[in-house]
This record gives sequence, structure tokens and C-alpha cells, in this order.
Amino acid sequence: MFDSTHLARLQAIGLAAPVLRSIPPLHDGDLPMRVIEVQRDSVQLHDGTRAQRARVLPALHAELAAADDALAVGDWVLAQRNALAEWWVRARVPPLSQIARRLHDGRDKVTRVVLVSNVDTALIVMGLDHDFNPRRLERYLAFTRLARVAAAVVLTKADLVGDDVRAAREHEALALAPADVAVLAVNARSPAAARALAPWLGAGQTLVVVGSSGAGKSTLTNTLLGAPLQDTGGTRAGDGRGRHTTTVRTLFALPDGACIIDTPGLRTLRLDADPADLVGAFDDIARLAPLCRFRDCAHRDEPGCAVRDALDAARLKNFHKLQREAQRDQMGALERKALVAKWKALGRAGKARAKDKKAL
Ligand SMILES: Nc1nc2c(ncn2[C@@H]2O[C@H](COP(=O)(O)OP(=O)(O)O)[C@@H](O)[C@H]2O)c(=O)[nH]1
Ligand SMILES: [Mg+2]
Ligand SMILES: [Zn+2]
Repeated sequence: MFDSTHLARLQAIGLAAPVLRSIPPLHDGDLPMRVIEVQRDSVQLHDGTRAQRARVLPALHAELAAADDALAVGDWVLAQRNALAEWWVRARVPPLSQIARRLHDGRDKVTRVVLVSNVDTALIVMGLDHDFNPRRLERYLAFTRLARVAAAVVLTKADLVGDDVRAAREHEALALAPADVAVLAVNARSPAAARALAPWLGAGQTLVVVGSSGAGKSTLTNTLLGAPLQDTGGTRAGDGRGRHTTTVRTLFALPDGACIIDTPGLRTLRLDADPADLVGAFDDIARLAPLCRFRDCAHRDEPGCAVRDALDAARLKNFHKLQREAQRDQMGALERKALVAKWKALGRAGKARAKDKKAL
């Protein structure tokens, strides 16, 4: 489909075999490229050699929007250059993974926002300082688990806290993380952080850093890049921009062949999940629930609840909170459906009446 140099260039920006296999048949002039940034009405693409601004064909945009979907950083696309030398994205290669969240418009409308696509590992970045928050960590762990993306917890600012604080918080994070999720304490500014993360940075791997503003995501990105490409809180502190230094998601190629997507902190992180899915993101609850006396135990005040007996109360409370959020979103969707059905029925009745009148 492509010659080997072209293929090697795409592999250097993360093209993996499963994606390659799902690239649809190419049209004349099609070039496979990766989305490295999404702007308001254009995208930045990369072909392994250079970045290129492109626009998205309205048909593709509409097709994705109709499925509550959108192009995101990390996506592979097929782009074409027209006679005016403008680049247009014609098709998207089906993503292997997507990390999405829900956004509420403040009333009852819930939208799904795709943050990144085709990511192998999410680095959940959290400071060991005042940023450290077990409940937020649980939310992020559920977030990556629900997206079926592997995760590692990177606790930054190890150099800013005492050994005992570091050890206690590391231990607490380890207790919350599922068995297959590593927890590392690092100084994000030190090259040692890059060495500690080496197992996740193999050629062809794509990572994303997630976590709150000021946690050290951009600092870690720069350390992995070996170059200060991203502004960090420290360098901007003087100009009153506060700590929200990173404003867009951007994909970078790392020296050893992996790619990393730096992201701005999210003020609210509403999971893109149905209440039933959520249990799967809390390993211990999934494991204990079959031992509850009642099969439909909600792990609240039912007698004989194995989950409540074993779990830390704060963790269980957080689980219920995430479940309530998911339920509210679902209620909104069901109510909207019921409303649409009602309107349709009214429409049908109206038409039937009109017909009856004609027949008379
Ligand atoms: N001493 C120290 N400072 C850090 C560490 N990680 C981040 N910082 C500082 O914390 C501030 C916010 O970091 P930044 O990377 O912009 O956070 P982001 O919002 O998550 O991208 C900056 O001043 C960084 O220099 C760390 O591990 N050690
Ligand atoms: Mg940043
Ligand atoms: Zn129970």
C-alpha cells in the first residue's frame, strides 16, 4: 500500500500494525497522516516528516457528529490535497481506542467529548504535594479503565515532599490502583523520570498525560522529549496566566520512538460510562459483589453486604458518587427519548386526524 520509507516514517509517529490493517482502501492522492492537534475549524496533521494544516470534509464531520464522535488528537486519517493546494481530511481510520468524557450544558443536555484516540497508555499525573487526592485518583483510574487503555500512575514532585509523606502517599495510591497499574514517584524535572518510564516508551507506543492543572504533565512531557517544547507553570507564572499554561492537546514524537500527547488539565471530569460499566472499573467491588447476600445489592444499607464490610468508606462513597453521576446522565438520555417518542406520537395523531378530515 505504501513504500517502506513512507511506512517507516509513519511508524515513527506511532502507526501500529492493527491500525495499518484497518486503513480503508486508498483513493488516488490519499495520504495517511496522524492528527497531532485539533483546532476550531482545522486540524494539524503529521506525515512523519512535517506538520500540515488541513480541514475536515463536511461529510466526514457530519458522519462523525451523528455518531456522537469527532476527530481527536492521535487519530489516523486519510487526507488529500486539492488543486488549490489545500489539504482536506476525507476519512478517519477506525480508532483502536478513544478516551472520552461527558460534558453537561448545565441543563439536561449531555455530550460526549473525545479527548484522544489510539493511545496505548495513559499516564495519570498527580503531585505528591497538595495536588494529591485519592478520590480524584479513583476517578482517573476509572476513566482510563473504562476506555480500556492501560494506565500508570506518576506521582510527581517527589523532590518537594519528605520521605515519609512520599512513602505514605505512594502506598495509598498503590492500594487504589488495580494490580496491573504501576505507581511511580518521580521528580518530573529530572532525567531519572524518563528512565523510570522507559518500559512504557517503546517504539510505536502512544502515551497521553492526564491529571489536574499544575500536576506536572508538561514538565514530564519536556523531560521525556529532552527539550522544553511545552510551556510549564513555572515559566508562565509571572504573566498572570496562572497555572493553566497548556491550552490544547498536542502530540509529540519522543527520541526513542514513542509518542506522547500533552493535555490541559480538566476542571471537571465526568466519566463516559453507564452505571453498570462502572463496577468493572472498581476491581474490588466487582470481586466482592457476588458475596453480598442480595444479588441486586447496591452496597448501601442492605444487610449482609460484603462490599461495605471490606471497603474503605470513602472509596465506597466515591463509587456511589460516580454511579449517581452516570445515572443522572442516563436519566437525561431516557427522558429525552421519551419526549421524542411523545412528539412523534402527537405528530402521528395529528396526521391521522388530517387524513380523517380529508376522507370525510
Ligand atoms: N520540583 C518539582 N517541580 C515540579 C515537578 N513537576 C512539576 N513541577 C512544577 O510544577 C509547575 C506546574 O507544572 P506543569 O508541568 O506546567 O503542570 P501541568 O499543568 O500539569 O502541565 C511548574 O512550575 C513545574 O516546574 C516535580 O516533580 N518537581
Ligand atoms: Mg501543562
Ligand atoms: Zn453489597
